[in-house]
Amino acid sequence: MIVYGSSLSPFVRKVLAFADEKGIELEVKPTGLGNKDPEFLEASPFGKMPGFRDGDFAISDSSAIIAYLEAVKPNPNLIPTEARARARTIWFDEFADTILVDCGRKMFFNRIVAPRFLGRAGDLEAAEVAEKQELPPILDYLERTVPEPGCYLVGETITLADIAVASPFANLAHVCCEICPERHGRVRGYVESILSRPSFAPWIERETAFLAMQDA
Ligand SMILES: N[C@@H](CCC(=O)N[C@@H](CS)C(=O)NCC(=O)O)C(=O)O
Repeated sequence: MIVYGSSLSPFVRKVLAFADEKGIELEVKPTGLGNKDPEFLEASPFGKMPGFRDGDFAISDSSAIIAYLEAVKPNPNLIPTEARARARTIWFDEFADTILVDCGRKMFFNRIVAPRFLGRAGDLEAAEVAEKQELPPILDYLERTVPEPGCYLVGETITLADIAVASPFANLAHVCCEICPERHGRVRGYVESILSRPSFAPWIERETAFLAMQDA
């Protein structure tokens, strides 16, 4: 199975961590923004990463890819089947992909992607507004919601909910957006506990090294 994209994308990282937690091996075909490779565009018609291929089946969108992986390998179960647990898991995936990523993207895109990968200045004011005004209420919600480190958002074991919510925090770390230990200490501990898992940590280490190499 092939994933097209870069783990610097929170959506790609979510798919990679999900597959790892499931014990599914994925080949990553590095694919940057604006890539016109027909093989990638067949999987992702609008050129968004991640794209995905399993033999003659190709699809895009992290949640669609994850639904496929869950269906082809149901164990370990990472999308609960009980009605309420399932609905809550999908809520957290959706919350992460929209509310959390929309805010984090303003920081990551304007501070890293635009200047480093697109060769143009980012909108640093928009990044600042996102960090100082838009992010705190989102973190307030999570502070009321996330469990103690070592516990999980839905049920007794890790699910898609934890993977989806934690993934964009790696992007916040890449732009040195600190989670305040006084106001959001619970979020900080929870996110650290998920991102330090073997399904996430090696990807984040590689991303950090890659970004540091570019700085040099
Ligand atoms: N809903 C999609 C979002 C994918 C997405 O927006 N990916 C970004 C990178 S983080 C992208 O490829 N952007 C390029 C573009 O919009 O042209 C998913 O969950 O996979």
